[in-house]
Amino acid sequence: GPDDMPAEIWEKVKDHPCYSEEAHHYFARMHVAVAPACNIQCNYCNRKYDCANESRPGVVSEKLTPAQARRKVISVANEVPQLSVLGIAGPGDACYDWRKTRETFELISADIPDIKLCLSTNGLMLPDHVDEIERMNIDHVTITINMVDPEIGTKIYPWIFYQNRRWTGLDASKILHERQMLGLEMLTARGILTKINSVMIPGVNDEHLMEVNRVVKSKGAFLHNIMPLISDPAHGTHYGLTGQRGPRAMELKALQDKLSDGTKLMRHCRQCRADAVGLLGEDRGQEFTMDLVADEV
Ligand code: CLF
Ligand code: SF4
Repeated sequence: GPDDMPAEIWEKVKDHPCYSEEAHHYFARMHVAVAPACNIQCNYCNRKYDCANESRPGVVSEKLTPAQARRKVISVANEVPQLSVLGIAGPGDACYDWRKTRETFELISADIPDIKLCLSTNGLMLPDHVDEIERMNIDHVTITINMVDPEIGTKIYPWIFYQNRRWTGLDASKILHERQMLGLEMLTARGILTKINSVMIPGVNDEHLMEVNRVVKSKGAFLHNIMPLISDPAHGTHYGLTGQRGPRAMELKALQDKLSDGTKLMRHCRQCRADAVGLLGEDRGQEFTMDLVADEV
């Protein structure tokens, strides 16, 4: 609350439903799915979702151009008065096809200057865009960090695509790790609030997440959000096919409790879809598909 943080930080979190537990009852976010492509492969990925991997199978997010995203945000803003945050969180990576992410934010903030901009990324290309993130007043960035030890990374990431080629094995995880740390440090140095999402994968990184928490805290992360792996064969993910299980609710809570005196923990994450609309916990995305959004606004 306002009593336990500096005024300029409170300004940035007080109406952000993910960064403030309190705000999530009153303020809504929406995601526009303008980022279809990704430059890494996570074994838990199912490209339907994100800023996290999400639980409800079903409808694939409708991919939008920046111009379509602008129309959609204007329609939602007219009908959802609690809307305070616009996020780009997939279904791929928001920093990979950066021109699209930038154009979307620029178009929308020209029409709705007071909407808060938020993005979620795997971090691989993040360092290249931090200057523009700052210039565009994107105050909230989420990096998904599942390991700070590339050996563990090899069990999570089969490959990455970087500098025009594919990397596999330990090389891939080393590069990803270095780029994530660099991105986090650059954001912290600029005072941009950075949240870390970690997917808890039993037997792979569950015990290691204590170390992840320690490292990201030391590098200035504002909030750490531990999300349970959603492993369902019906999702067709690698983990779903190999029978990797997700954590039980008690295991998740036990880890969160252990971390609770570290960086502030987020416990109200709803593992949103890449096209989620509304308060966290309600998803009105299907009310605002493009065929229903007016052609000209
Ligand atoms: Fe979206 Fe993510 Fe921004 Fe929030 S979601 S880009 S920080 S506006 Fe929020 Fe959804 Fe959890 Fe993400 S509840 S999955 S943490
Ligand atoms: Fe999927 Fe996101 Fe991982 Fe890319 S970074 S493979 S979109 S979960």
